[in-house]
Amino acid sequence: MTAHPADEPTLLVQDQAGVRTLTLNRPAALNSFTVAMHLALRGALEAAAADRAVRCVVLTGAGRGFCAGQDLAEVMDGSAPGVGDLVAQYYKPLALQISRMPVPVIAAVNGVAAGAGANLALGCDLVVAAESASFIQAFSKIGLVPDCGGTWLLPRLVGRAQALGLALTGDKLGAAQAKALGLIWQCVPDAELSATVHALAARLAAMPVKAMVATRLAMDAAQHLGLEAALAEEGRLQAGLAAAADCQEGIAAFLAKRAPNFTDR
Ligand code: T3D
Repeated sequence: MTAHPADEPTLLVQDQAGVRTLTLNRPAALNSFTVAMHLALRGALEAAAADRAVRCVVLTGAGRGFCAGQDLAEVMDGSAPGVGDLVAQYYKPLALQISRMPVPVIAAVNGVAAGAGANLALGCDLVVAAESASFIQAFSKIGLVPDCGGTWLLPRLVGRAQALGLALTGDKLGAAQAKALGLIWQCVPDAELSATVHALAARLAAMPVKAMVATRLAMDAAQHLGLEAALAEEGRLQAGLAAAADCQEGIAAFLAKRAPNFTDR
């Protein structure tokens, strides 16, 4: 295994006009998760959530991979907790943290996304992948179940048959196929990934992010609600949003035929 230079941060953070880009930075090991990288990402997501200037988060990877899931060398040399503890202490909190972010989160999948790395990407609000990227539910090959939300996400994204096919075989799914299956939002030529994601992130950052986050929460909650309960939840959310500044601003801007300036978070 190639060592990660001790003075290299495991996560890079960059801000541009309301968009915070978090780059997993262990390229020699395809950005697989060590405890140090987990802690860096957790802290960075907390900081982004607390910073009202951040209106969209982009998650990507350095080098040729997005993220190869758990660093298996760290598991074997004992520097990571045991398997069950890793999920409880790191992957479960990470999946919940992403699902509760107060701003939209985009995964810019620049290369292979395997194991928990695949499910980390799929848990984001929008997944944009480069054509050469791929998704691998690698867990079955090492005797594990999909984690980091995989068992919850996969059947919802692509249905039980495809979800089980992906999870049981652990086969590599190319980005174009992932798009065709409905697993991800967009697949773009490699050279266009960065520009596409940054344009999308800038667009979302200028929109009413509070309503977008409520939309994510309502859609996730509706997965286990009946129609009547889902309609009631829509009404409850709509009442809150209608009274908030963004909705007032959106309607006023529409009527005045001017560009809106959304500020809620
Ligand atoms: O305890 C627990 O594990 C619980 C938590 C589970 C969460 C999980 O994520 S479990 C799933 C863990 N991930 C995997 O099983 C994927 C393992 N990696 C691969 O299968 C392959 O690397 C890929 C298919 C992702 C990419 O293949 P390829 O041929 O493009 O690259 P490579 O040569 O295999 O990897 C490049 C380097 O990255 C290589 O290091 P080296 O030989 O150049 O020094 C390889 O060892 C390293 N690497 C890749 N994945 C991992 C890794 N090192 C540590 N852990 C990894 N997961």
